[in-house]
Amino acid sequence: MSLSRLCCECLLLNTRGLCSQKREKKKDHESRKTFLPLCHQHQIKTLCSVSECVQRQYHFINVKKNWTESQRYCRENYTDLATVDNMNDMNELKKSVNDEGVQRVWIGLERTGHNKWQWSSGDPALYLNWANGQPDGSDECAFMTNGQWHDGKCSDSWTFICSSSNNMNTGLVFVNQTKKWRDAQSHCRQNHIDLVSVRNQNESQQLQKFINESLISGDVWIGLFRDSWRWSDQSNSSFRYWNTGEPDNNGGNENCTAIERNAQGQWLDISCNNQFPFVCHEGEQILTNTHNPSITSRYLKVHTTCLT
Ligand SMILES: [Ca+2]
Ligand SMILES: [Ca+2]
Repeated sequence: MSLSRLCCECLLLNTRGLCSQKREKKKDHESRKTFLPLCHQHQIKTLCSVSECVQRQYHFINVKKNWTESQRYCRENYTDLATVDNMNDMNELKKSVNDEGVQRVWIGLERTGHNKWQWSSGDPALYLNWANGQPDGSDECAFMTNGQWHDGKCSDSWTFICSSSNNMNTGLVFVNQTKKWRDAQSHCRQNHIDLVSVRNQNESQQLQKFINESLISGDVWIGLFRDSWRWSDQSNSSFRYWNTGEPDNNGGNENCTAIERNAQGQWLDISCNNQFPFVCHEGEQILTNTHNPSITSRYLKVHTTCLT
């Protein structure tokens, strides 16, 4: 089964056939068409995971520019500086960098002034259910105790709850292994959908009911985290692939992100004034999957873009 076919089937599952839009983009002097895949109304046999459906194409531009000039070049010639949504994207991006002499390459992640809470799934955190006095520090990940949320150190290890298509009843799975927040996120994405999102009071109550019925005690990670990074194309991708010790904002002026060949493509924050080659992307990411409405809403945002 081809990748785009797989995407189509997943999309159909979520959007009931709303996905036959296409989108046209001009590229230089030629006119290029970027299509969302056309969907067919056949039976959905496969549930696929978020990481399986990537429609982005990466283009390595082996010319050194500062971050802002790189961004302008990508916006004029492709869609934007590269966004990375998962490890598949990251591998594709690394493959596109076909000059082994190149050590550092810009991608589209930039620092913003504010550090705001968001869901791993990409949803904005509109509903919050903090326990009294929380959040109470500079911690950047959230766990749940007795139905309410606390900010805590992302490097702490807790058990966690994933959104999942394996449980048709609740859409939730409890993972009874303790992991750091980012590792828990990776586990959920590889085996299920993502760390659980709680977008309203109803979902909060459902989650608490699930916890009670599953006899889960103690603290569990949920998908809430904060950081101060944003993608150039406004994508809400929560994927991060920082090298150990990064981002460290060394000198207070490291507001842009590059990948580092010597660190297997892991990322560092670094001053935007550096001149590096860069990677642009083209096309939309086709969002996929299952019973997690948050994924659908992400897709629909893309869809809205297509219609305008
Ligand atoms: Ca706290
Ligand atoms: Ca740094």
